[in-house]
Amino acid sequence: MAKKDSGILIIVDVQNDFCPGGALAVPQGDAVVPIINRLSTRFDHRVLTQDWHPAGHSSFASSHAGKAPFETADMPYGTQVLWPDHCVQGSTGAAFHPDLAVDRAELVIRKGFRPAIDSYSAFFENDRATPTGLAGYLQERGFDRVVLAGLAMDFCVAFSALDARRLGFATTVVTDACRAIDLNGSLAAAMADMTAAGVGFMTADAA
Ligand code: VGL
Ligand code: ZN
Repeated sequence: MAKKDSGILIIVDVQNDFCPGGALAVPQGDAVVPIINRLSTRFDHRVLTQDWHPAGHSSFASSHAGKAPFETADMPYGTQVLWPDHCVQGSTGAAFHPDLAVDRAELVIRKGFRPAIDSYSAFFENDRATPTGLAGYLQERGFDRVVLAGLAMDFCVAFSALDARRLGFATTVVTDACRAIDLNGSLAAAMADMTAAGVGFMTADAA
C-alpha cells in the first residue's frame, strides 16, 4: 500500500441520487465507491459532503414554471442550471451510497440547504461568497492541503477545488475517483479552470 497522505480527503456527494438509479444519476457514479474506500485508508483524516436540499429548492426545475431539467435560470447570484429534484433532506436519495465507508469521517458538511441558493462547492454557496464553514474548520485544525474525490467532477468537485485554491489550500483532485455529469462541455471547462487555478491531479493508486 502507498504511504499515508498528509492531507485531508474531502469525499464529495457520494449519494444515492448521484448514482445509477438516482434522481440525478451521474454515469458510473457508483464506480467511485470502491476506489474512494481504498483511497480513504491512505488518509488519517477525511470529511464528507452531502448535497442536502429542502423540498421545492430553487435549483429544482420543478420550482420554475415552464422550465425543464438541465435548462438554466437567472438567479440573483448568476446563471443556475436547473436540476431534477434530488437529494431532498432525509430522503433515500440524499443518503450516502450504502457501500461508502463513512464511519471514519470526522465531519459531514451539508450544503444547498438554503431554499433560494444552490451550493456546489464544499466551501461557498453559488454566490461564491456565503461560506459553509469548511474553510474555517480546516484552517483551525491546521490543514493546508486538501485532496478531493467524488461526484460530480464538473460541478461539486470542481467548484470545491477552485474554491480551495482561492482560499490558499494546496489542492489535488483524484481523477479516477470522480465521475462527471458532462453537460454542454462542462467537464472540459472544469478541467481547464482547475488546471489554470493550479489544482493538481493524480490517480488513486499514485503514491
Ligand atoms: C451536484 C448538481 C446539483 C453535484 C449537486 O454534487 O455535483 N450537481 N447538485
Ligand atoms: Zn444539488
